Amino acid sequence: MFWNFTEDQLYTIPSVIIGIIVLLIFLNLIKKKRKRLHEKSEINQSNYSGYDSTSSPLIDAAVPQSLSGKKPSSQESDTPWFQRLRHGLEKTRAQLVQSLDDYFSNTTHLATRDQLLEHLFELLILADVGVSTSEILVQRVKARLTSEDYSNKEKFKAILKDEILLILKTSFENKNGTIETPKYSPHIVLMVGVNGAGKTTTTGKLAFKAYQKEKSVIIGAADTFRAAAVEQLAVWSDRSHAQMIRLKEGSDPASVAYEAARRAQEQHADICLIDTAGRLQTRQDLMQELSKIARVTGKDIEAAPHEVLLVLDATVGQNAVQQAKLFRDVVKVTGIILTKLDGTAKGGVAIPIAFELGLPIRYVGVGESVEDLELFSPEEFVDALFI
Ligand SMILES: Nc1nc2c(ncn2[C@@H]2O[C@H](COP(=O)(O)OP(=O)(O)OP(=O)(O)O)[C@@H](O)[C@H]2O)c(=O)[nH]1
Ligand SMILES: [Mg+2]
Repeated sequence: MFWNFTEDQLYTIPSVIIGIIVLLIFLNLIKKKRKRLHEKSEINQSNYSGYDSTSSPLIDAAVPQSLSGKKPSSQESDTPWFQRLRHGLEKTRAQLVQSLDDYFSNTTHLATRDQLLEHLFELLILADVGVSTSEILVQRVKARLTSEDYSNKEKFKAILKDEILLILKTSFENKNGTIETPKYSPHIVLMVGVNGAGKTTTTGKLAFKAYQKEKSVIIGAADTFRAAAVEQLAVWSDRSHAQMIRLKEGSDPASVAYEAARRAQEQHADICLIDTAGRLQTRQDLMQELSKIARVTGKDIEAAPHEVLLVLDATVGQNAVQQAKLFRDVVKVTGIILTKLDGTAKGGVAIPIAFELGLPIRYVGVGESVEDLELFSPEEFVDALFI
């Protein structure tokens, strides 16, 4: 009993109580610290996978790292280009990913797997992915879902993202190099496409990029129909310290292309970019003219043109796929430049371009300034679409 304690014991009791209190405070501090560390690792995990912290740990188990591709490090996702791409893809993201999110939040407990897949198909069609590519995507997503998974939004999105990435990566080969890494010298690049797709602007942007990489550039102004096109190119040529080869208005565009390629060889230029006039893919005469332009550049230069870049305007959606098919019949298209991804909900067209045409997208454009064009990266594209 308390009153039976000796004087020594009476002094010990408060010390023990104080000791216990200190120990409890200490344990509590450790607990808080562990909690903070745990939260931090969850945040890192969600940054890494591109989902919010409520994402299921199942997703990472379900999606093998090798399939989900390179995740953007916080450094990469902070680059001005990534932000620009992400901003440019805003409408496409709203069309596809946010609509999917909304569907989950509205009908979580109601949707059956078939309804969900049906809805996904509709969203893909609306994002201009096209019927055949959308069907394949839906089938592939379905094959990877277990019956419980259809209510797991994050897992569903992770699988969809992964399948889109796989498609975009399939055609991603680069045999001839780009203007940043040319395999030939001079590296002859022909720019083709329908009217207004962005050929001249993109030619200018590429010339400027080449200049930034300390490459010497010759530009062939082979759009001899429109004086304005030549003037537009002249501005970019000045800016890029490039030499522009032009002949008088109405000249044979093949002559300009030949002359530009010849000069590039003679002057040991690194790159020769040839801008051509816009043409409707259904105009046989103009398409034959294009074939001739391509042919003459290879007259004296082995394997030229080394790149035929088809510039496609993303805002025309599925029509871009049809254009590509007809251009491919006439010239050996080696890659696609997808422009105007900004301001369109039809950015999903990148997927059938890779899937149906098997053509690599080399660059994407998200605006009118030089910083708005960049080499295409499938990983970056899906990250910008889904984050
Ligand atoms: N928003 C946006 N506009 C672009 C992009 N690329 C080009 N443009 C704009 O599209 C318009 C047409 O571009 P041009 O480069 O003249 O197109 P083109 O294919 O050369 O046209 P033609 O020579 O008439 O066949 C211009 O106003 C460009 O500034 C892009 O990525 N985003
Ligand atoms: Mg033009």
